[in-house]
Amino acid sequence: MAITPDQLEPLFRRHFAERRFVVVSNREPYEHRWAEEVGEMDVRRPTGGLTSALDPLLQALGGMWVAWGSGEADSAAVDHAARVRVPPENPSYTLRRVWLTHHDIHRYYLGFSNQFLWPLCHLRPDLTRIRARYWERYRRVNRRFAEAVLEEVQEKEAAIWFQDYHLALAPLFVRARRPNLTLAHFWHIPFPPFDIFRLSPHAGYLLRGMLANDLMGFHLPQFADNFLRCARRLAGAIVNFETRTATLEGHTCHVADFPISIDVEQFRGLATAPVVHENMERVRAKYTPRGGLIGVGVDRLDYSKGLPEKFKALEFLWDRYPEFRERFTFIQVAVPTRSDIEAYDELAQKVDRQVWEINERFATDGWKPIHLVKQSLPPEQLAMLYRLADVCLISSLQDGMNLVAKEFVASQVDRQGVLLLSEFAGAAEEMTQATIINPYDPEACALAIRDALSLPAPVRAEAMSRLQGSLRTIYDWMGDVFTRWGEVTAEADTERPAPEPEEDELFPVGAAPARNYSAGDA
Ligand code: ADQ
Repeated sequence: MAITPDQLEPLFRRHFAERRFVVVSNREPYEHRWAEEVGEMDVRRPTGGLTSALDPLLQALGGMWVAWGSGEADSAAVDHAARVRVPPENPSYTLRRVWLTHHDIHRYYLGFSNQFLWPLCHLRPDLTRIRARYWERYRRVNRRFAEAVLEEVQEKEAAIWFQDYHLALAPLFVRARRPNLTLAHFWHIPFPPFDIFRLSPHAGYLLRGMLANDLMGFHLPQFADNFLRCARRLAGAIVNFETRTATLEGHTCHVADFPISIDVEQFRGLATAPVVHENMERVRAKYTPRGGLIGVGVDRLDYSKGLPEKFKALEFLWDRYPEFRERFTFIQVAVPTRSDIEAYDELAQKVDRQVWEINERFATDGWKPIHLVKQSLPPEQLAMLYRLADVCLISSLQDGMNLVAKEFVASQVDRQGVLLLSEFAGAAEEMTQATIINPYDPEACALAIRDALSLPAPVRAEAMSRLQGSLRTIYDWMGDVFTRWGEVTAEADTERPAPEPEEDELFPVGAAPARNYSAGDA
């Protein structure tokens, strides 16, 4: 049964009673900036789907959010304890900011998180960079996040929800001081197989950090299984693959899969707003002056998204099937990200070059095959593009879920577009009515695009209706997480031991947890 946003507060209360709800993430929900007028501040609003979904719940519960204070005016907006009440117009929960120095950002965020964990989890060990200073800073910053949580929670009861790969160690720091708190963690990216994760010299420590949670959530069952195998073989946990639990030093971590989604109503609403028709006409006139079909891609400029592979497929399309020249135009929205990292900078250059070459090769007077829009667009414009598109092309080489696939489907109110979805995006597991593609095979992808563009309208409508019928929302996802977390917490409350290891014993220098390569897979 579908869950509505206003059902989440009672659901949370049912499972966690008076426990305080604390969300911990790298990114913050509100960022303060200096305004034009001297001394005045602006607040940047939440944009990500998860942030916008959690914000009203925290408002209703009067919870707490602990995150990096990344805004230029953030430090001027907080009290002596780095706290600010948000949202500004109706202060109802506390945002506790954690300060990161230049070195922290470089080593914890751009270093360990994004040049080690991100490529490793996306099966790109060739792009990992292992540096002692990255790891040292990752530990230190994780500890700082944990200390902020502990300062806020004090002796009270709380349910603490960590987000993502930036914070793998923080749960252990928290657990060490407050063994009876209930902790959950959601890992938004893939969790790699044992043969990849074992490449990490810090695997045992990372797993120990994650195993300190009561509940570890992943998008897909195979990520959860990979994690359990690694916990067994690289951290020495006792693993039960049937109950999906891993026990280490007397603490049991439950592991589960929760495929994330989006605010479906929000995208549907944006796609049907009165201005949309006018805007669609304007985009059509600008990009396809002679009329014709439109393809859309929306990605962060990240090597996991397979942009070069996508453009190769498009090149094959216009090369092999010349009837699509001038008739089919592709708009790729690609927002630059992490550009301080070499691999991202190289990718950006490669993509620019490739688009330039394709356009040189096929453009005609008044028509350009690919339009590369390298900026972040507001959700209204994304929804308009999704509605307008005849095809949406998602070519991820590895992707935890991929929310763009779901945003496209939610916005397709006319049901005439076709979703071409990489089999390596987590979303492909659920969205079986999409046209599934293998981005490593550009000729087959070109053929799939051609076929999609040639499908009769009723066939397209039928596939899109089915996709829409099976689309769950981010509120369903949160409901599933809270329900499972509540069960796990109730179980743990009855049997929680309270061993309190000395803090300095948590990460002894030089002594890694024993690896158990002979334990086998199952
Ligand atoms: P991402 O890797 O960022 O997320 P994705 O799930 O596609 O990937 O989410 C991207 C979000 O950014 C979407 O909401 C999209 O609309 C937005 N976006 C992308 N380009 C944009 C642009 N140019 N302008 C404005 N918005 C843009 C990580 C994991 C995913 C997982 C999510 C959620 O890598 O696999 O689905 O977290 O768990």
